[in-house]
Amino acid sequence: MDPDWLCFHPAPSTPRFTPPPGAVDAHCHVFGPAAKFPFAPERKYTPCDASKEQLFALRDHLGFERNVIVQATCHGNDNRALVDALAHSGGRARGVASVARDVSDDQLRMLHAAGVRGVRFNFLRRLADFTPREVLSNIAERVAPLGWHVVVYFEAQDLPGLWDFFTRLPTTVVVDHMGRPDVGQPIDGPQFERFVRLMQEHPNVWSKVSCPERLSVSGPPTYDDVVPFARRLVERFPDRVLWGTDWPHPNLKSHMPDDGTLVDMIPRIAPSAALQRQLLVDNPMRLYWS
Ligand code: 0GY
Repeated sequence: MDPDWLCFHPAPSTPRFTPPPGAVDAHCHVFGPAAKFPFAPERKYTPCDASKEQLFALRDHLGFERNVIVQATCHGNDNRALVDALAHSGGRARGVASVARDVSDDQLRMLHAAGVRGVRFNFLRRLADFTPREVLSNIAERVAPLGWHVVVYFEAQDLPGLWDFFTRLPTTVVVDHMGRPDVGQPIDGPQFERFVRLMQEHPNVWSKVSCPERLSVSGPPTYDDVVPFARRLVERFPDRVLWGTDWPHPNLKSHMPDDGTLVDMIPRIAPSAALQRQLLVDNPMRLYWS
């Protein structure tokens, strides 16, 4: 089965920026290998294999120490590839899973023991079929006692309709990729201001300042137009931001980023050593390893 998107960069550059000791890549994936961990029949795209060994080699190459591996839609609710990667990480990876409404308490306990600390809800129709809100609320209530959080992936124009749902969740809520703003709009415009207000008014909402390669209109290698958006969140909410590569960049069809270049953006969005430490070490350690 051939992938229907570009394969990840074969030889990312060595970043000039050195991450602080203990840095965490807090958004990345493993895919397959399909021969062992088949992709979900209901998936909306077919990835190329991206193994745990390749992920851990990238981690070392980029100067990171830990990973947070996020279940992507192409594996559906089958978390076996994720759990396998966690089991082989030597304690240096945590996970965010996808689960169905009928997940048992035993399955949740097994995922917790494996290193899972969150569930992901995906609101992008191009990626996942609609799940009723009451089903998602029920899942959130089930995982809250485990100390897990909920990761949400949505696009900025959908935030008004999701606001009440997000703010009533009984857990920390981690937003993927800054809620996917349209970076062609002004940073002080109503769309991004709404997202900043969500974080301002709800201290349980965190954001990943990730994925310039998906959000940028100006494009590689510097993705300049995304920098002010990410920097605004880092400076305003320094204790509630996370950073990740998004390797292997599933479902990208225009270009494939050089992961070394993505790492070199970090000092532009977190300009001081103190902010870099919070973004890359303190925040992910508090959320995933405490
Ligand atoms: C990402 C982004 C994407 C894909 C998924 O679960 C997924 O399939 O999240 C996307 O296509 O924007 O964060 O991996």
